[in-house]
Amino acid sequence: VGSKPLVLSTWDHGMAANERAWEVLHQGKSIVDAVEEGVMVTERDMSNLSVGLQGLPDREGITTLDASIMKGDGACGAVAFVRQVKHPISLARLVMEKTPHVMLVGEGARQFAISEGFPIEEEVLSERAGKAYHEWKKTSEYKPIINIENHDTIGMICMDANGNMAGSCTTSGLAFKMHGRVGDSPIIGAGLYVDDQVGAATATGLGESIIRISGSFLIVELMRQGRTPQEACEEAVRRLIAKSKGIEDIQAGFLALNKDGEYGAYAVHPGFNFARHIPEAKGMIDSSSYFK
Ligand code: SD4
Repeated sequence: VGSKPLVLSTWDHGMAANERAWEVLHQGKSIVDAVEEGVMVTERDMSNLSVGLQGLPDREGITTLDASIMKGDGACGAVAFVRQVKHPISLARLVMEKTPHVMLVGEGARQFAISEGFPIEEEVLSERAGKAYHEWKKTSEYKPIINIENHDTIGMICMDANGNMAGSCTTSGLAFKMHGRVGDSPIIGAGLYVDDQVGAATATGLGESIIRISGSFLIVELMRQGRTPQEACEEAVRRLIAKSKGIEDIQAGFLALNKDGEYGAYAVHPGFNFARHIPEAKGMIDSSSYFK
């Protein structure tokens, strides 16, 4: 049985995000504060091209953001296809806490942000995103490249000292996606799912392949039936592979945690890793994968 508290996040940027979540937990704030403030670090990290307004834009040159947040008691909120909001995770949290809804999208989400006093950012591409976009426009070819493009979405799952769980997930989505495209990250059950009775899961990679199998919900349900987090992630990847065409070009990875504090991760291809913070240690861990 694992130690508590425990914070797990996808990819390298998870280290800084976990650090913040850890601090928040130790300041005595709530687990929802921890998963929100943790991934806010990534949302404002200018080196990250897959999260936040500095992320790579869609085909029209517009950056649109997706985010979700969920508590182990079933409370959840999400925003998708939002423009000009620097911290979509905070907006997702307010959808959860202040509205009778679970998800707001596009202009409606932006209007809600304005009504809640969020600053509305000017719509300009970051220098790196602008360069990448102009480079892409030369061919306008759309082919996600495994672990190279789009590899930085952050999904965080967390357990506090009392065993309560929560998670968050935030992204600018696939680079050069169609305008209006929404991925798995803001879809409760696809990019994120948390149930205090069982565990939590989050996902990264090609959102279409993850939505198709309701990836995070599937993992939590497999754990409910007795699988370990590792076994559940492996089964989800096998399911995803069975349902996806052109799997050689598709990367997807899952990260899961159960209520005993055990965790696991698995990906389609090599290259996926996650950051782990426990009382005794913090560091990056490489995930295993279906293809070697
Ligand atoms: C999406 N799942 O929008 C996201 C992209 C991602 O690491 O995870 N990148 O499909």
